[in-house]
Amino acid sequence: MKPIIALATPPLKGALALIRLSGDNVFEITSSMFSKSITGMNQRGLVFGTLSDNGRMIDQVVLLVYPGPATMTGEDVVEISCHGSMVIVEEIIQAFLAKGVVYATRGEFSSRAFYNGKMDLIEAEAVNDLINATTLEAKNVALLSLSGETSKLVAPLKEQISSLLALLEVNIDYPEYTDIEEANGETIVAKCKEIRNNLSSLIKMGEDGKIIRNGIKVAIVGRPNVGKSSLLNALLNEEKAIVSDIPGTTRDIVEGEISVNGIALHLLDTAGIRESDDMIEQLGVQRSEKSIQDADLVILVADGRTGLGEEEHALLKLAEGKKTLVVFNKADLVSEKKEKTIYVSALNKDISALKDAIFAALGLDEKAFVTPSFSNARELGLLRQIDGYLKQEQDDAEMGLTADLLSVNLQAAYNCCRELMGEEPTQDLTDEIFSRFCVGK
Ligand SMILES: Nc1nc2c(ncn2[C@@H]2O[C@H](COP(=O)(O)OP(=O)(O)OP(=O)(O)O)[C@@H](O)[C@H]2O)c(=O)[nH]1
Ligand SMILES: [Mg+2]
Repeated sequence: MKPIIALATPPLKGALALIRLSGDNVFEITSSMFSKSITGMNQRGLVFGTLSDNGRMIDQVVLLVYPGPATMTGEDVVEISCHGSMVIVEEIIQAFLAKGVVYATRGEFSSRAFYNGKMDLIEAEAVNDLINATTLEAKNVALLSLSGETSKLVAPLKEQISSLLALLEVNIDYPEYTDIEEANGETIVAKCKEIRNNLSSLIKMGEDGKIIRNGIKVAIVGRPNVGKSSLLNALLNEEKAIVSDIPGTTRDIVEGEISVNGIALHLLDTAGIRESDDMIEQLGVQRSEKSIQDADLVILVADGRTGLGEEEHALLKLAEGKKTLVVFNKADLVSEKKEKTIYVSALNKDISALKDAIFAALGLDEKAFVTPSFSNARELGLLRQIDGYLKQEQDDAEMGLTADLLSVNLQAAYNCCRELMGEEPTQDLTDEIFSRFCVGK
């Protein structure tokens, strides 16, 4: 494919920068600008020399030469390690563009790797996850996908679906055979249930994996003056939000990031919710209410001395359907504490009970930290689609639909499995199905 170029390191000043090239003729093109020839190199190697543009020296560089197809993209690849000035980077890139190389689009190196069969779609997506990981745990989960561990989960699922499909097909095509299992409604329902059981654990693992990878949004809400901003500051261990004893101090959303047991929490401190004539405060209250809708977890802060009042109940109603934690703050001023209740003192930074409760509220399976999973929206969406087809299959089988009609849902479910890996969804299934049965000669 046409040669592409891109800066692989951040576009900032540094000791070194790395520029990556991939595609047809990259060895020849690079040689035409380099003090040595790398044309025809058939082993990986490292070459030091000078890069010039029309006889004008650009920089002393190290070339990392990777002959295809045993490379990330499957094509010839050159990496130029130059001095980390953006002036040099720009000069090098412009010189290559003048020689017919084009600027790579986002993710183009990974997409070439995918199209050249170097990785499946799940692995390609994992490259992105790996780069975006902000916690060690997120990185580890992405690495499992990159090494193909997640992709391996597809084969057993595909196998289960295609063997059920095969059962239907033989019953359609060879009804006279008496030695094959009969595809009656009961058998199909039972098999669908079995597959859906496995699917539901894959989906749960995927959802947990998604939390580990992306973290969650946490909205801190409550009446004015209960100590929301103090709580944010205590969680962040930083005086980020303004705290005062005047109700209505916070008007806008104040944000911060922390990690609790390896889960990234994106915290939103909000304006205290109350009726107000002040226009700005009203807008703040609207934002608070919206933050509840956007949050994955809502922390409702109340004053430990007064307990829950009308306002708190109204907020709980607003947060209905969300994971919610009710936290009583100002525990240092509370003499009698109720059981099974989360008390904290934001002022004294005594908040460990809340951190434990947040982690528990996520309901993560410990295995999710070390197990490969389908954890991005595309993958989870496809798993849910497969489950939908199997549910339909179950219903259709219960209604007594005939085998030829029943095979439609399974075909669709099977195609989703192929889509998961980025395989052609339309490929003929027959070979795969009939290779399992010795029917006829
Ligand atoms: N004794 C005690 N005082 C606290 C505690 N947490 C906060 N406060 C005090 O309560 C007052 C209000 O705190 P903030 O954190 O500004 O409260 P808020 O909920 O953000 O208030 P608004 O932004 O107005 O909605 C301040 O005077 C804090 O010092 C606590 O745990 N114990
Ligand atoms: Mg505040």
